[in-house]
Amino acid sequence: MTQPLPTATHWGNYLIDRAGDGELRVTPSGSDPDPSPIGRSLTATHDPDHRIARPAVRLGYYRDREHSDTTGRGREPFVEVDWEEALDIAAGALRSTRERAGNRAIYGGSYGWASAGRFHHTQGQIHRFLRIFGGYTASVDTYSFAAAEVTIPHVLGMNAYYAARQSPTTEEIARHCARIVFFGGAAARNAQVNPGSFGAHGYRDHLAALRAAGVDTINIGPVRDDLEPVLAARWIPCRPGSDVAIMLALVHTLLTEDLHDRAFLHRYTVGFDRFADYVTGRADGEPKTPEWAAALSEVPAAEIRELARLLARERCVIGLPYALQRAEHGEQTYWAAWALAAALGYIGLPGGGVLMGTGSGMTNGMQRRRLPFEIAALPQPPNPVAAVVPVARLTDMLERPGETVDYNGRVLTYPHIDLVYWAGGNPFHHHQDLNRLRRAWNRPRTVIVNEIGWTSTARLADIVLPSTAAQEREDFAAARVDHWLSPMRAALPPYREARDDYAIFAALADRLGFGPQFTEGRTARQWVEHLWQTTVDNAAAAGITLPDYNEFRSGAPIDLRPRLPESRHVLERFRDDPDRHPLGTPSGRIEIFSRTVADFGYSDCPGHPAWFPAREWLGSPRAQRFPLHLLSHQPATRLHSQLDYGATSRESKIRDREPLRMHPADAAARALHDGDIVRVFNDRGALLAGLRLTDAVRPGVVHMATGAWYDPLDPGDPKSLDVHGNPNTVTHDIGTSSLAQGPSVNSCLVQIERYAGDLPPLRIHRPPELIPAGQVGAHPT
Ligand SMILES: Nc1nc2c(c(=O)[nH]1)N[C@H]1C(S)=C(S)[C@@H](COP(=O)(O)OP(=O)(O)OC[C@H]3O[C@@H](n4cnc5c(=O)[nH]c(N)nc54)[C@H](O)[C@@H]3O)O[C@H]1N2
Ligand SMILES: Nc1nc2c(c(=O)[nH]1)N[C@H]1C(S)=C(S)[C@@H](COP(=O)(O)OP(=O)(O)OC[C@H]3O[C@@H](n4cnc5c(=O)[nH]c(N)nc54)[C@H](O)[C@@H]3O)O[C@H]1N2
Ligand SMILES: [Mo]
Repeated sequence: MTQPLPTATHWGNYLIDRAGDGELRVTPSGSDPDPSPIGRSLTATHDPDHRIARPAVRLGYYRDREHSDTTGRGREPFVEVDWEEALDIAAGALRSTRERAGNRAIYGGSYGWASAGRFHHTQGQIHRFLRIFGGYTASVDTYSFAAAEVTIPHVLGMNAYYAARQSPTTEEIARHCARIVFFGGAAARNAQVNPGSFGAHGYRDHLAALRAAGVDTINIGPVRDDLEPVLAARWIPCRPGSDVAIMLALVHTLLTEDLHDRAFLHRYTVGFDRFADYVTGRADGEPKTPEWAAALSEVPAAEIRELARLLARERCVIGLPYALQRAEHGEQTYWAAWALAAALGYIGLPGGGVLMGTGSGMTNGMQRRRLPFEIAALPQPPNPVAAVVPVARLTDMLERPGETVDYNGRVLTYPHIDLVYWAGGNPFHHHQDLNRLRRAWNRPRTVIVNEIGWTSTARLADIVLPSTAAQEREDFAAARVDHWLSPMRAALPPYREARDDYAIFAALADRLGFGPQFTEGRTARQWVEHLWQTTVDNAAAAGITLPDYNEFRSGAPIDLRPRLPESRHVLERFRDDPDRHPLGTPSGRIEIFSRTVADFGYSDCPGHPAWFPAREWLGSPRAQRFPLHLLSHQPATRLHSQLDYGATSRESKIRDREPLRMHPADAAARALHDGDIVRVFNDRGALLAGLRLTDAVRPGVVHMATGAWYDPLDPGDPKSLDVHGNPNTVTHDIGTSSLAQGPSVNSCLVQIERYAGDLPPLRIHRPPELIPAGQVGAHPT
């Protein structure tokens, strides 16, 4: 038995030790009233079927280096090598790529959540390393929020996450607001997670407070249980992708019945007249009436009309999950919601306006409290390479070097990428249309991946460098959206030969001649202490006293909440006096019409919110062939693909396949039964899933979590059946529009049939074929 030591994850704080029988024991931190069950999966930390034990190099790359046949990725076995050899090979590839093609040919976007921990944060490590090395092609925006990240600054003149943190608090909603109208709910499963750390889960308390206050809730969306039953919400089951049509029709009713807040629109917004001309049809001959929206959304016109009157009568707030903008024309959903909120006129009043990022944003208990100081992070020198690519245009970039792409008023040129370095993310989980990515992935000569486990991405790399997991390192965790500071200790030794990303990059930097610049002469432990001490100094300057490092590391997580001042929201000050407190938009007002966006001249994103049918939705011609709308959501049982092999995730599967939820009527039409294994397909690919029937999902829609490790039946065939259930086998890899080029995950049509063949075993839960270095000569391939 050992002493329980603390670790922190994106889903909460835990203590880890070994029980008498040697089994890992994971205990949620005592200060968390509602810990996430995902934590239990941490007992799989040292699982030998999934962890990478030693550095490994793909056989063809081991033999031919940068001249290897890259189609061997995913097909060939790996040669296990010692660290010296692996680092020499990786450093050689970095050096020769730079000499041959320049730093721009190195893609280091490396998007991904990695693990909690300020110092060992993998993205910070890889970006610092590549910057000092001379730079890399970077990515911009996120898979989470790209369309809003680009749109909201044009509309509100502020960063979209900053705007999301200006949302009214639960307490204010409970006190001042009659109802919340959600488009897509506020899924409780998503409230388990915060980027950085999560000291205490308070979502259930928030729901209870809303319920106790009698706040009326409405969920407009295809899935009833995106809101917890405790709220007893009215469910309006619209078609996915039709939300903008409903919002426009709500505005249409407000206009025609003179229920809109003229005074608010006049004083606080610009361009509403142009938008109103579009809504009434004066501009394009198509009035956006409730009848018009009913045909698109399948929500009865009378219900839309009645809803508009209800919203105008009493103060309400509009709730939007991130998912709503993770679809083709996702820019429009967020913009239209702000236009609707402006027409209602509650913006900036207590409890009114818009809640952005429901299911994530309203859950963390920060409410109006902001950390008045910076939490230190690994310093980042500037990136000498200016080239950037929108994060979700990864495959386009690899496929079409030299071609251009529109992005937020700029024309970007895709660089020629010859080396991909990924650390702390899993693109073969997170990217859309994985079969297409696999073909494009063959283009660079070299792929290097630092990973904890044998993920699909690690298996498609040339050089795999095994990294430690957060539970094997000392660090501390904190987040801008949390009010806890949590110590992290090395509760477990590193798995086999795994090394910290820091040690990996320091060793590469040594070989490439900039070791001292990268490390600044500090060990990992010295860096952690240095970042803590910097944080202590920053806090002291803001009048907050924190303990020194030794006291902190041996104590419990620190709750800063009682010491944080409550702040006023930007939109409240704006409401008080828009001339003294203008927004950061060109007009200083909420831009219902943006001259800036209009002048970009994009046919797929005009200067005001507008209805655009997606290429794939239930109203499109393609629905004849693929009549089910697939929504792939965040998993309740894990963080994306992380710990998919842990107990919490695996116990949720159906005969080892990821569950997919379907309405009984759609199942009956296909003679399908609960528990069946089904084939989900379209002309991009196919996957297997385990069927769950429920009337919580409306007919025509199927609902499935992301994150099951992509497990192609034939790893050499880039059109192969994924036998495990990763929805990105079938999702559509297109930008949201020329404005944001975000991911369009939720615009996806499929067909589903019973899987008749023998059920193939999962191979992703066994390591790939590994050859000891000494035996390469003897290997037949
Ligand atoms: N279809 C569909 N696709 C989606 C989404 C969706 O809703 N539907 N959601 C999208 C969204 S919002 C997001 S944010 C992305 C998430 O996509 P990712 O962030 O890529 O997903 P994760 O599974 O969190 O991947 C993190 C990886 O980092 C590894 N890792 C963890 N700690 C360390 C470490 O210390 N060192 C190293 N080297 N590696 C480490 C983990 O093993 C894991 O493989 O997915 C996107 N994809
Ligand atoms: N447990 C857990 N929690 C997480 C994460 C995780 O991996 N695991 N990931 C975190 C991350 S990275 C992010 S970005 C956030 C993401 O948070 P979100 O993007 O908000 O989450 P999703 O689960 O993708 O979607 C929420 C719901 O939106 C609904 N929806 C989808 N399309 C439409 C539509 O067209 N119209 C309407 N009305 N509704 C629609 C779906 O029914 C879906 O269940 O969650 C975070 N929370
Ligand atoms: Mo995300």
